[in-house]
Amino acid sequence: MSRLITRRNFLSASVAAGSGLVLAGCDQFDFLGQRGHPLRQAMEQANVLTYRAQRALIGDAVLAREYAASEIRQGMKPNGSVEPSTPEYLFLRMQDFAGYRLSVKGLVEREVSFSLDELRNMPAQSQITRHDCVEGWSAIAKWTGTRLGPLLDLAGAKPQARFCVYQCFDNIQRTPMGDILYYESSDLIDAYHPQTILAYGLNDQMLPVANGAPIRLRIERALGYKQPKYLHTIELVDDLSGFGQGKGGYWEDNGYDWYGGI
Ligand SMILES: Nc1nc2c(c(=O)[nH]1)N[C@H]1C(S)=C(S)[C@@H](COP(=O)(O)O)O[C@H]1N2
Ligand SMILES: [Mo]
Repeated sequence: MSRLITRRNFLSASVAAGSGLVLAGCDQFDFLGQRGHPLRQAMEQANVLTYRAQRALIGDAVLAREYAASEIRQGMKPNGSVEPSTPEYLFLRMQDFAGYRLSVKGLVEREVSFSLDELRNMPAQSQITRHDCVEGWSAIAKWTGTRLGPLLDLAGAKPQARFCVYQCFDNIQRTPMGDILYYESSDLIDAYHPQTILAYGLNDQMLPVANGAPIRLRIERALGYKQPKYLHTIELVDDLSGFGQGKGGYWEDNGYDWYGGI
């Protein structure tokens, strides 16, 4: 599925950028003032094309390295938010997350949501991987959860959907203008990747609050900040500009790279 999406998008982006080059040779620059001009749109695709080319080099289905249980040397160090204090989260936590639901919405055929029990009853998958934080530490841990891809299929991603935006409960930052909530995003290739799971287990225990209970996403080929904890909503979109400062994630809004691959 993800392969098809990539290939089709890659081909249409190549065609658009190719025609842009031919037209640019005609020395016509008056299109610059027209937002909707097809040539302008073709040029704007150039950035996308660079990213797609990188994607093509890396390959869609390359797996992150998995480790042996003996290589888990210490507990998963909690980092960033470790105890969210928003009323919504405190209320759910008080009831052991009985009222929790994970919502999938946006560019989907049907909005769906799942309780924790429903998620735990879906096919489970465990993987022992290394988490790399840009602050300079890493940790090998065993994550258990259910794959995100099949959930997106239940919702039915529309063809225009290009990204998943992951919305979290925690107020990572407080400002005079109000709380800033943690969020992240990925493309659909990472969302459908075979190791991308909605994790509810860590090292054979229930996922602790400090590490993102009740659900945190694992995108195993990405850096630590691309592993959103306290996840409540996944929104499919064709554009990231409507969230936060528009860069696709809390840390991206503060200057980190969006792709964040390792
Ligand atoms: N919701 C949320 N997700 C988050 C963070 C956070 O502060 N809030 N921190 C990120 C960073 S920088 C890292 S390194 C990891 C830390 O995960 P851990 O607490 O399980 O070690 O979570 C990431 N996901
Ligand atoms: Mo991190």
